[in-house]
Amino acid sequence: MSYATSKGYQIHPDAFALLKGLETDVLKAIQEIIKQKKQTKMIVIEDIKNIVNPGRQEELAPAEQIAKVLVDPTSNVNTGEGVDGYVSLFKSRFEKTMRILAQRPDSKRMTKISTVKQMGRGVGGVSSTGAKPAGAAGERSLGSAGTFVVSGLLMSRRTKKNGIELEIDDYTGRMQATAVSEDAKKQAANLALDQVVMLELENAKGVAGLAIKNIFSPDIPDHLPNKSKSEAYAVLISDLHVGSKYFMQQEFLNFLDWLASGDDDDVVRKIKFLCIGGDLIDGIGIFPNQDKELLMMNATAQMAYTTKLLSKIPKHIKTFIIPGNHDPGRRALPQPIFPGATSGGLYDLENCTMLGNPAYVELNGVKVLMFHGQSLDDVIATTPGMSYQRPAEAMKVLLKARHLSPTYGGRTPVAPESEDMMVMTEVPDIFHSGHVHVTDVDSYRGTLVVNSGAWQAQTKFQQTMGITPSPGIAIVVNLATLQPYKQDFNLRI
Ligand code: D5M
Ligand code: FE
Ligand code: ZN
Repeated sequence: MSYATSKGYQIHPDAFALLKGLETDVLKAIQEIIKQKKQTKMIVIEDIKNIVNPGRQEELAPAEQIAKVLVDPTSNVNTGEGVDGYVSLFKSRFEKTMRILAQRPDSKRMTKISTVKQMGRGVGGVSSTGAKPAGAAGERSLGSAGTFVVSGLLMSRRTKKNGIELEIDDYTGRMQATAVSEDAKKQAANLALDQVVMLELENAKGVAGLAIKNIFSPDIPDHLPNKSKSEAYAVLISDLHVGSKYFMQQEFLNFLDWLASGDDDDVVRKIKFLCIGGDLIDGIGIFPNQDKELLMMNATAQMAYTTKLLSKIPKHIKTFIIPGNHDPGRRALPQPIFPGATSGGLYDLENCTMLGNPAYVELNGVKVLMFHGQSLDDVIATTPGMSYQRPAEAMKVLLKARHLSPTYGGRTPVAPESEDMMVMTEVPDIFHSGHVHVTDVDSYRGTLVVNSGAWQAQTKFQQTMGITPSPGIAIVVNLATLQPYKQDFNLRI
């Protein structure tokens, strides 16, 4: 740091955080960056990525296969008890997320809402009896910067004449503040209801109550993802919907043939892992009049047929499977593994590991978060600018919130667990979801964001909703580079 300053360079805080986390010699890294840098005197994240990850790829060892399950909710579910359970669920969410927020520099000046209320009895918007203009005492308590920081669960978001009003609760009290500037309004729009958020507030002229100067979502840090030391591939798929008359059986069989075609193909030979993100079957009674769209009227029979298909996965490919909202077992999140009794022999497949939803696995050192994606419907419905055609954008809202199903009372049922297992405590290198039936790949702050589409053609319901799925595609990821590509199995007629 002092070396950089002595040379007249500044290090951006994000870049500094990244440097600290590196195993390399920091001084050497900075010297190298300064040698290469021509234009500005600010060292940013990109500079570090350039020197740590030069484009050149050295010769890699033969593809290895080291898999580990990091987190599985199965053994923790069913601990909630009725309404009380929701109280502890939200308390747990607040506490777990506050530990994530504590790593941000601005959290050092965090004030409890009750303290804010006491200090600035006159600060508009803070008092529970309604907004009053800011008094002198209130202004003095705001600190030298004239701003202060509070955090809490986002209870409501309302569009008002002068901006977007947010209401937050931190268990010591509740308060409102308004996003007035265009920037703050944009940030406010991208928050999910019931997520934890940190706000920097100020008294502003012409605004009744407090104005929001800055919004900090817990977010994932901009980071260098873990990578496999050898060139090995992971294939990501989801939403087979076996049993539905729209299940694309021929395309899926071609996919399975492709997986087994190893010797002829340089990439296929190195496929070591397969992740299946839920909705293996279409199920029974999942939506009204579903029976008209089913080929198999029994969920266990659907599971048995799925098992028969999945038994064709070459045995050397380690496979991880989580349930979705169409699968047997509990519907509310987090979902435990497939119940044995209705699994149709799935547990006999020795290369398959069944996990709950959501789950974290580590594949050759690469952390993969598998989540079916139920809550993406709520994010798309409540966040301006989101659409079913770009599910990765909605997945980024979840990454920012550091929560997989923040909004309570929407379309996604969430169980009253005493621990909130949907908080994203780990930073994933790959975030894999399905559910939306549209393939989408993006990258966000070092994390590869993948929605792996489906193997079900457009249903009547999706047609009426105007959802155009992109089924029949597998997402293949090189774990040594995190480069993704699409392998398309659609039959060209
Ligand atoms: O969900 C497939 C996609 O279709 C997902 O984005 C939700 C949407 N979908 C499915 N059923 C409904 C209902 N009843 N309302 C709104 N949106 C829906 P899948 O889980 O495969 O059914
Ligand atoms: Fe689905
Ligand atoms: Zn689904």
